[in-house]
Amino acid sequence: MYRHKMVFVVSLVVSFWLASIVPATAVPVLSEVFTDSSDASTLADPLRVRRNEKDLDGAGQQLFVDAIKAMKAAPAKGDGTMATNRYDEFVLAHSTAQAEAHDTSAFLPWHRKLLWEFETEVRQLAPKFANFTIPYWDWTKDPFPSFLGPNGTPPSFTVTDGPFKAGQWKTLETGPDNGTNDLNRHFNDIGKLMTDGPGGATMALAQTTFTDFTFLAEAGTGLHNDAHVRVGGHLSRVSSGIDDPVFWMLHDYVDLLWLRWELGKGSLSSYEVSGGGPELTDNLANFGDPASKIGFMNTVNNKVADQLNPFDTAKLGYTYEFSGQVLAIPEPCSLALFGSGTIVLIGFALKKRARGKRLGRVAKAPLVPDSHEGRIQFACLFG
Ligand SMILES: [Cu+2]
Repeated sequence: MYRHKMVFVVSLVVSFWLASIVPATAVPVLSEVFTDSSDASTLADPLRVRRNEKDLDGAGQQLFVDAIKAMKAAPAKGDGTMATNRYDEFVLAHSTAQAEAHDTSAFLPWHRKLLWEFETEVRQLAPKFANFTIPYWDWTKDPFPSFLGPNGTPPSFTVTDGPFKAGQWKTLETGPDNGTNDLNRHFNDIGKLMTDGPGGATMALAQTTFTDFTFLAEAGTGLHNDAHVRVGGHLSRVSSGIDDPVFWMLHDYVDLLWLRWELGKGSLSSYEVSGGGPELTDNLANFGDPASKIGFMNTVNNKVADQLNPFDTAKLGYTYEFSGQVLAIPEPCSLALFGSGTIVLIGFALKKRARGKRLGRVAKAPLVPDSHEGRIQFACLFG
């Protein structure tokens, strides 16, 4: 009995010693891990922070509009046979990747890559875009980002007001309703996204496998496909989706959902091939393709595996502000914490066994430890 007591005391001393030399690590026991908004800018490698379009002030809204128009004014990077400006090459990057970028496991990583390339190119266009990030449209809370203009005007459903109205914006593809290169929107039950959205997003975030999550994020009620179709017009077709600049905000929200899922039920490395999609080590369609006629032949980090962790500053390096806080990388489990937690557990087990013997019965070591350290450890391993 004395020996057991000694082991327990020694284990406590050792664990306190370990805890004192290793700073206590925050363990991701919550489904989403937040830090204070100010943290992102104080990191050694500052992350780009993407924000809700609802939180943009007038200058922020104007910067987004200017960025879209600057890409339209920028020269093509391909051989010029398919498009004559950079924006339209992004329209084509999306439409010509159709077989892979939708209805397969590439859906999320392919669009994450597309958004990152677009955002990065905008930043290089002019000094005022140096800190540009793509805002997201949370359609579960906001029917439509109205600073991008209104619905199209019947009967042609051409957009006749706002920064992308006819005469100020030329689409690459013709609109399904108006048959012209003026922006076409045809709102269809658009407010319903607000009632369907939260349920859809909540259900998607509750999925435990990548396959189930990506399926719902893309095609679940009130989610990606619905948002495209309910805005209608150019946005309702893959071939012309990017012709409506709200595309970027829509997909930014999908990407935010993916990151929230990664920090919750999944991980920053979760991926499964489905629907004939690419392997982790495959290049995403159009990117890093030497035969690209639309200017994506020299992109880097083109593999699926490169898209999984937005916090990786060597590859992506961005995060989101969501509900007033910045999504942050979960801190890794500390090895020392693991060690000290284990020693404390052994100590508790031995102490309990000794007590059991003293009482004349066999007490089993608890499977689920009741010590604070034990809970942290199990959350760390399995949380
Ligand atoms: Cu889409």
